Amino acid sequence: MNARNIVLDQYSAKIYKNRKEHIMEVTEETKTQPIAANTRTVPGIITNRGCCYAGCKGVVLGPLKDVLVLTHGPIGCGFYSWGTRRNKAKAEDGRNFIEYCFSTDLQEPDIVFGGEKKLRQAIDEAMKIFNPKCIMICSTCPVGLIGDDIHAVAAEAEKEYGISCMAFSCEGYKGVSQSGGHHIANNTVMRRIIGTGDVQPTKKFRINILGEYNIGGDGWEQERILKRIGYEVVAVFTGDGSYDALSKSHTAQLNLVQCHRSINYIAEMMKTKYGIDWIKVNFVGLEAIIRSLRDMAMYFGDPELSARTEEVIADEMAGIAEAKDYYFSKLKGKTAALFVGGSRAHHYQKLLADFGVKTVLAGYEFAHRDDYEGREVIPTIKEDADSKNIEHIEVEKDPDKYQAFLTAEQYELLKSKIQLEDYYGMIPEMENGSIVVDDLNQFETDEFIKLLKPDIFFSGVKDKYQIQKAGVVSKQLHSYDYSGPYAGFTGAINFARDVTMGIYTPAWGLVTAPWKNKSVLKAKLAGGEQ
Ligand code: CFM
Ligand code: HCA
Repeated sequence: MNARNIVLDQYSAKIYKNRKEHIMEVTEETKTQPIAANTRTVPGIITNRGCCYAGCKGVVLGPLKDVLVLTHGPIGCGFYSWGTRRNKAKAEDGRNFIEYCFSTDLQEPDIVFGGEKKLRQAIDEAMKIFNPKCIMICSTCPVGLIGDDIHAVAAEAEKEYGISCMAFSCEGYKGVSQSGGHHIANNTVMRRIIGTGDVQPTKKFRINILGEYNIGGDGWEQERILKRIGYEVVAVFTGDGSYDALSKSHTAQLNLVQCHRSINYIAEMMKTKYGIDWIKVNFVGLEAIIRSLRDMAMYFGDPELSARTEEVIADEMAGIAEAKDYYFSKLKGKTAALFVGGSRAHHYQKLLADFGVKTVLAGYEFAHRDDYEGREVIPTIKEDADSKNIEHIEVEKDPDKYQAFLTAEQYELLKSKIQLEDYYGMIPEMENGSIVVDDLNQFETDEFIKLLKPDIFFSGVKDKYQIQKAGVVSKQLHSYDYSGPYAGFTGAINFARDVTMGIYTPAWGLVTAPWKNKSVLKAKLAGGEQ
């Protein structure tokens, strides 16, 4: 029996029926079959997922350094999303709000009598102390339940203080994971910020990087490479990002999409409204970076730019050649499991492959089917009540600001050569025999470790210690365990160094998994239905 069936067979009939759609062994046949994704976690199962608020405030809006992001809710949500994601930012004009945790700190009486008064007070206090030009209010679960009208309070604040104030109804329970929160944030950033500023272009080739949050400095490393080649980076969404930069982003000629899951909405809307094409890039993994840089050069079709691209690639590769060979010799033949949010489980497979590491299991917390299978499945994805709960906005062509860089013929020609407005998904690129798991849970983590025995398990803080107790080194692919950057050429070496240190640490061989020396309680999972 294969590992997938061994794990599934331990479930009761009801859970089996649900989970079998989310777990796949990759074969020639299953590669083209659908996987269930973006649906509710079975109640009672210990999932690694986060919430809608985490996706909106924590992921997309939180990194904006000149915006005061105010969490309207009890203090826990604001506190837990304060700095834990390691999205770095440098102060401009002495301003860097991401160092702070702003919250209305709702208490029980506010839940009973309403929290709008406290929200107004918090905004007034924020204006007096920090005088920001933009405040974003993000609501957490109880706010939605008691019905505070955060949008009305935001509109009042705009009038009273002459600032821009936006409200995000991103209560944690909206949607089945962080993903709904990305969408909510994307909608308002598109409606209210993009296209409102203006800029004098300084360089011939102007790009935005979408879905790059500068975790551990990844975005800075990408910008360094792109600037070396001669690109002007107009805006990064949203790592080390700013309201100002985003407002001018419609003046770029091309959008690079690093994390497809969290931001494909903006990429599509900017195409419709401003005519800006997007390409899927990956700055994690050496071959992947080189492919992305060449795709970009091909998009602009400028011989000088292409030559400069090759020069920079050659120089960066020469700089890391010795270290690359060394770490390849240490890591070749090792195996890895990856379970992360909605894009890294794919990106990091490429980087691991650069060092000869084979992926035996990969999965996402909250990806949609297109992230697994490729964008061509989008028309076949069925909307359920949870996804309909998240607003889908339509935008129109802007008569003044619409500017397509390519002609229709050039576009068609390029589409057959590069991932132009396309994303192939993770599964088609995985090896036969590997396992894909959507919304992996605690039980399945233990079971797959026993069966697949990966040398390293990449995941997050919630399951890190569970994995290590099983005697397998766990590396956090969200926060990088306080290391990084891992993107770019030198980032690849940082990564290989950390992975080598982890795998070669003798401690893991000394750990005895609890199930090896203690009797394990036998029980049926969930309900007892057979
Ligand atoms: Fe995109 Fe991200 Fe990810 Fe994500 Fe996240 Fe993240 Fe992630 Mo944690 S935006 S989907 S919601 S690449 S915070 S920077 S690491 S789960 S794989
Ligand atoms: C989030 C943020 C998170 C959590 C990481 C983890 C991050 O989804 O709320 O579970 O270890 O990257 O910080 O994904």
